[in-house]
Amino acid sequence: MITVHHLNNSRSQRILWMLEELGVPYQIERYQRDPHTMLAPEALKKVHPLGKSPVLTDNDLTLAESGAIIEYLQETYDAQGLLKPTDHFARQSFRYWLHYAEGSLMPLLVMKLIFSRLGKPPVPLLARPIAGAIGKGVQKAYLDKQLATHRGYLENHLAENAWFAGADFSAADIQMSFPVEGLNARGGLSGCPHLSGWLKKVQARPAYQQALKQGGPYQIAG
Ligand SMILES: N[C@@H](CCC(=O)N[C@@H](CS)C(=O)NCC(=O)O)C(=O)O
Repeated sequence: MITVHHLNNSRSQRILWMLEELGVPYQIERYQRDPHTMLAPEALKKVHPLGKSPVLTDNDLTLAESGAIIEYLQETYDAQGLLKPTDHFARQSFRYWLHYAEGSLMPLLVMKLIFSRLGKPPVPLLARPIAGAIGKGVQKAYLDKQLATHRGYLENHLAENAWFAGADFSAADIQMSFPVEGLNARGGLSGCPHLSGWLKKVQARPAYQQALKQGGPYQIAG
């Protein structure tokens, strides 16, 4: 039996969605973020040493990293090849977006989140004005420009492709959903009709909706 170690409001929502798309039975082990630090509880470190979510267990296998889990599920449970393109070039695109989501875009979004919180608790009261000013400066001088470049890049890609890996929906769209929802939550997708249109199509999928019911509140969906 597959178990998804699911942290509320997190990347593991993607894994629930992938399993719903595949129609594979699974169970959920739930973990709640600390409301102050937003970190995962220590209990998750008993499943995987880094204590991050998602982690998937499948009989004797324990696997972390969203991209690795998505590839594993596709290879193991997608007998009909519904979630991976067959065309050679589309497959390279599939591989690219699977890596890009966590390798290139998510680090910028995580930095944006951290720098936007520098003027707030738990930073000590006296340090908040200066820390907040540094945070704003880094966002303005670096992060916002980088994120605008990425947003434009994604918008242009989706102007030419219905889905991330080409003409058909694939697991690359599942992997890209979290950073695109993150972009939407931190700055919005105004001026990006293709990116917003893609997000609407994604969120309307019955399996996405079913995964939301399974996973519980997911504020990032916006
Ligand atoms: N690159 C990893 C990132 C894992 C990760 O950072 N997960 C977040 C949830 S979105 C987490 O566990 N945060 C809680 C914490 O850092 O304690 C992946 O894609 O699985």
